[in-house]
Order: sequence, then structure tokens, then C-alpha cells
Amino acid sequence: PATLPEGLRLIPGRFDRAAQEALVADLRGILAKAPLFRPVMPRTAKPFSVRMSNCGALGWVSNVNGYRYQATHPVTGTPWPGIPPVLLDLWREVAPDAPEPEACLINYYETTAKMGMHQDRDEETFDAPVVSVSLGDTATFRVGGTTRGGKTSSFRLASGDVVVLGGEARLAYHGIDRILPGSSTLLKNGGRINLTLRRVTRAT
Ligand code: MD3
Ligand code: FE
Repeated sequence: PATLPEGLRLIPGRFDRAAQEALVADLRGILAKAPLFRPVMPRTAKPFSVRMSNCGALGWVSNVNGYRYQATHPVTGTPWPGIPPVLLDLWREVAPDAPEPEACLINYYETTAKMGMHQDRDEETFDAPVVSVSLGDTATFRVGGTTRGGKTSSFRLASGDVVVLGGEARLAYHGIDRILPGSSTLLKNGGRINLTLRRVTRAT
């Protein structure tokens, strides 16, 4: 891709097939306790095409009143399950100077789902990177600069790929244009899971 923002690091194939299968097994356990829910946009109540859940001390949620991080699941009211150790190990490897991640957002894309261009700015600090893990069908990912409407570039994220968004890229506009159906055999029902690890509060 021509113009990737400074601070975007792609690690293709960071998780091999066995590690991907182990992660999916972890996620099945997490989603049994913290089921996927379909958020709605603030004000408009338009449903997301993506379903979501979280693990970690804090989880990202959206409802008609706005976006926020909270300690409990919006439907069950119970605390989010813990972040799997393999993901904490990944964070320590790629973000050795950052404090521990507090949130792991789980996005599930059916093959028709997408995510419009947006910035991630609901955290109290942008010092730590966002770390993304892709599982299942390949996605076409689009990233631009820190202002809306500038030049963008797009590339594919395949199962097992990791993206680290630090530096300038931390506040870059980004989105998912499409999922390529049937591109992976990892998830029995197809589709794509994206995990994003985040630091939300300033380190104490
Ligand atoms: C670039 N998720 O959850 S992950 C999100 O594939 C989100 O589900 C997408 O955007 C997904 O907010 C993209 C890669 C990613 C994550 C965070 C970023 C790219 C980013 C933050 C800044 C710039
Ligand atoms: Fe995002």
C-alpha cells in the first residue's frame, strides 16, 4: 500500500492455525458468559451490522445515549470475563512500554457486515497502541489520516494477522469495507472475528 500512516505495524500470520484454533476455543468460553450483542448508534439508534462483546476489566458499549467503557455487560449486567493470557502475552510483546490492557473488544462480522470510517477516541489516553487480531474470513481494511476525507489506502487482514496502531496511526480514520466470504475455514459458520486490545485509563 502506498501511504500507510506512521505507527501502523502489520504482523502477518502472527498466530498459526493451531494458535488461532486455541483462541477461538477461548472466545467460545468468553461468549458463553458474555454473549454477543448488537449495539446501536447514539441518537439515531441505527443498529450496527457488527455484533460485539468484550473481555477485560472494561468493555466498549454503544447505545442511544452514546459510546462508553463500562465494567459490566449491557444485557447480563455481570462483569466481563478476563482477557486470555495469550493476548496479554501478545500485548507485552508488541507494546512493552505500555501499561496492561484493560479492554478487549470482540467484533463479530457476518459476511455482509462492515464498519464505516471512524476514529477510536473513547479512551482517556492515546499513549498506548491499539492491538488488533483477525480471525476467520479475510477483511478489506481501509485506513486514512487523522482528518476525515483525506487519502486512504486499503489492504487485507487475514486470519492470524495482527495490527499494532501506535504513534500517528493511533488516531487515524479506519474502517472495514467488506468481508470475503469463504476465505477461511477457521469459523464453522464463516464470518470474521476481530479482537482489539486497548488501554482505556491513564496508568496509575
Ligand atoms: C486504526 N475494528 O473495533 S481493527 C474497532 O476489524 C475497529 O473490527 C476494526 O475499528 C475491525 O474500533 C479494525 C484494526 C484497527 C483497530 C483500531 C485502530 C485499526 C485502527 C485505531 C486507529 C487506527
Ligand atoms: Fe476502530
